[in-house]
Amino acid sequence: MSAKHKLLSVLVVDDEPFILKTTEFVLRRLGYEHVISANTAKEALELINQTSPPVGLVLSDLNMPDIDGVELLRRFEDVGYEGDIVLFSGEDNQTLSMAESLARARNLSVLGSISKPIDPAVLSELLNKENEAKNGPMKSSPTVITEEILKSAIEAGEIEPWFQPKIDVKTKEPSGVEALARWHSPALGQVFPDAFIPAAENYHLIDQLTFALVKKVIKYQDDWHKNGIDLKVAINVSMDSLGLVDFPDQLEKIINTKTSGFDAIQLEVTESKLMSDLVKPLEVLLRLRLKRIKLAIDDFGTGHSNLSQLRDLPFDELKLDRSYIQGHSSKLRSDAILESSVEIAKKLNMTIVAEGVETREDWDRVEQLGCDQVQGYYTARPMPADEIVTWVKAWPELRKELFK
Ligand code: G
Ligand code: G
Ligand code: MN
Repeated sequence: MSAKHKLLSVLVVDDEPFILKTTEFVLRRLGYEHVISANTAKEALELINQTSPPVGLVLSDLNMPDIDGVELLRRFEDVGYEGDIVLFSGEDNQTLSMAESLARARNLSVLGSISKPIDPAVLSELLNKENEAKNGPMKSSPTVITEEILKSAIEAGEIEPWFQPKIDVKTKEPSGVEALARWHSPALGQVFPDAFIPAAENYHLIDQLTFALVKKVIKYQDDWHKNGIDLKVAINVSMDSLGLVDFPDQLEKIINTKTSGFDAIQLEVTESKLMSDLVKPLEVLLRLRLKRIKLAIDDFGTGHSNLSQLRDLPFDELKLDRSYIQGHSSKLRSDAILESSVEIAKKLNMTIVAEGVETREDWDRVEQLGCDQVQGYYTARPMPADEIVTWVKAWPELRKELFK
């Protein structure tokens, strides 16, 4: 049973009343209290943003008279639906898996598909299994983050940057750290960025959050500097912030309060949604570039980070997504993609960072591929600011152990 889904509403969409009734019945038996249903796609889209508690799971037929499944998935994205989706299969497997891929490309979270009428055991297994795979046992946060809670958390400074070192492959020295937001909420407990970053984007609080984090980063950098440690910090910036024309100026204002200067900060950009209009982000990225701030393209090879962005946007660094590093199941394909990504990045004079290096074997592989820097659990996990000093001092010893 998925705790997250249980607290939220489940929406069942099908044009056949009989299917609606039996599915509702099955869901209630599985312990879902808030089950609502819609006869048409139009009705579903109306309900999706008006239901309380919010809809966290949609079970939908792919083929309905008013809107076909492809169109429906597009509309889910348009209305900003961020919960999970399970598709009903009346269709052949090929069609279903294409629909699943399409939905994932739209950044919709499809848990899978099941055939009608729903078998309670199959549904229950699907919801449990996928929830674990996606979030891990630790990461599932069955919390509903409201705008008020998030806003006051940002204002109260509850969200802290943690730091994960990046290591230069040739010198094996730390080349910088990435700031990763961590929120320990007195009300909600530990909340992970996978949950609160999309919420901050939704509530238009992401810029406020980013600037609050940058302020903390600058302060920590100052503390490290007093201990003789100078580390460049990479800050994650959501593509949403790049729609803000004066983002570069606001950033500059914060950074200039300290001596460290722009040189000490770099930005990592991930595109979490399809951007329809690239003009504004491009303008903002170019202005950052003119201020000599280094830019990295994050999670390369996933979501919407792709080749055309390398062509159109001025990046200095490419971060290979960890799914390619850890792609044990399909190493051959991963290797092919890694190799050509490295080759392209080199031609474009970009620094290449391999993310998610967990073992010596991973390290050797990315070294051989020609990656410049490595970030991963093998060398260091994300840690709070005050542990960085200890880690840096311990690194020479640790390094001997790791590379003997
Ligand atoms: O440690 P990890 O679970 O930290 O981070 C999960 C995801 O959240 C990563 O993809 C990372 O890019 C994103 N993330 C972490 N911190 C921030 C942040 O400060 N801003 C933005 N926009 N994304 C962040
Ligand atoms: O912003 P980005 O998606 O690059 O954030 C990096 C994410 O990867 C964070 O969630 C961080 O905690 C996670 N991470 C960093 N190193 C490793 C690793 O070696 N293994 C795994 N599984 N995750 C990692
Ligand atoms: Mn990142």
